[in-house]
Amino acid sequence: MTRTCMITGASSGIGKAIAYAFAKNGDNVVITGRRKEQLETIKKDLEISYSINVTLAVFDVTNVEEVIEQCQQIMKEVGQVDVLVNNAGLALGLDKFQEYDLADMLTMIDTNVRGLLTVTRQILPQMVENNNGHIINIGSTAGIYAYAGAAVYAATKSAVKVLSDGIRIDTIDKNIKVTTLQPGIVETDFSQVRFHGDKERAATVYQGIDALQAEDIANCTIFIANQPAHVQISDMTIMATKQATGFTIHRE
Ligand code: NDP
Ligand code: 8X3
Repeated sequence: MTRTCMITGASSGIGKAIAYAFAKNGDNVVITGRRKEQLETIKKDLEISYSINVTLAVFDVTNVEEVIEQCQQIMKEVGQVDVLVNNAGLALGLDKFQEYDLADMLTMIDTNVRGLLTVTRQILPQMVENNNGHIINIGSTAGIYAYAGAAVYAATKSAVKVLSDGIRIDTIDKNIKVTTLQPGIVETDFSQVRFHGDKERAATVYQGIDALQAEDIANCTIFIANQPAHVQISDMTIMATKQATGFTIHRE
């Protein structure tokens, strides 16, 4: 049976690569994000390249009303979301906690935690009703190993892991799988967003290391989503070969 896979934050980076990977796998996809133009381009390209249905929804995961309205619309359009990938997220800034921009701290909490749980709260009841579903939450090695200047980002990703574990317990009597996928550094626009558009500074994050690419995370996502019904991958951590912990990196 063809699945419908919804990916938040599919307008770039890891989410975009996951949308392409599901499409290549023959799954219908629902792509979401704030940037309508990017999503429309991706939708067109996916429809040309693969014989699947692509549904597009533009919303900000931090806007509760928008999330509720758009998720209801999505479910009306596709009937059922079989796999939800909560990928939308960001880091803003890299500073000592005591000097951090408060607005940036709160935006990370609002996006990575409140956004993720608001979307999930809308989609999960239908999975419970259908006794079928898979939630894949994109955490981070930052959720395992805190590092300098990233207390709040790390805390949000730690929260993602704990939310996944809690949801897995609450749905234990259903055929619902919950996975936390925790990547190390992946070369995307992530650092450009973190450094508020400073491309030069962002590039230094990926210098001297063969960093993971978005496609590597997409491959893992497909592996996680394609296991037999009785197999649930609860957690997966993936790092570049020259990364040992969150911020222990060997650079050539
Ligand atoms: P990108 O900046 O390339 O992608 C982030 C995506 O999140 C975009 O599609 C963006 O879409 C979406 N997004 C951000 N804020 C919101 C919002 N308020 N509402 C809706 N969508 C939003 O970075 P990555 O692909 O690297 O990041 C994807 C996820 O992976 C994040 O959760 C990140 O924390 C996590 N991650 C990244 C790692 C890395 O090293 N790159 C490592 C580990 C985890 P739009 O702007 O259109 O809204
Ligand atoms: C993003 C990876 O190491 O920059 O989650 O925090 S890291």
